[in-house]
Amino acid sequence: MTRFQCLLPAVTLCIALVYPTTSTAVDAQAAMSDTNGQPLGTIDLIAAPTGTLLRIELNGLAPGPKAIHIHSVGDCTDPSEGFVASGGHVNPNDRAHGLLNPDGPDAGDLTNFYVHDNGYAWAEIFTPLASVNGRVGATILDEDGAALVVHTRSDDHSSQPIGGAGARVACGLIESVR
Ligand SMILES: [Cu+2]
Repeated sequence: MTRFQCLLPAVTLCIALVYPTTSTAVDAQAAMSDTNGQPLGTIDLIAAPTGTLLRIELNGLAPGPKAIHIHSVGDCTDPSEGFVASGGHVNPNDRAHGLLNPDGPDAGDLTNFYVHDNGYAWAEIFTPLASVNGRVGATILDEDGAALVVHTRSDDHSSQPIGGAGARVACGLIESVR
């Protein structure tokens, strides 16, 4: 009993040293804003053992289901043009768009999230298809960076080119925080 009591703190310390904060390490963040340049909140990109967890907390979007994707260019400087500068999806293997598409998905594809009637949204989305530094799947932060883009409607996950998600209503440059 005494031996166990002595060992337990040591084991806990060992685990803490071997796995330093991996479960909650924020790799990168995207400060999102809308087509009027209004800030909406932040999306965290958290490194996970088999992919990336996106933690979304936004305020000020129109209510309803929304598509969100990882777009391939880190440029959100054209809100009045509808964020076209953020390019298409991160898609190094040239796959078709859509999590439900037999020829997909592309590496920027993500599940939808929901904006409440008061404009507030909180969600976690997991992708095994990409990571900030390329440790798992496609590399999000390549030479020309990347952006998270929210669309006005939900993604049907199969039709081309973007699952019927419509206009780009919010954009955030993905920036490393490490
Ligand atoms: Cu998109």
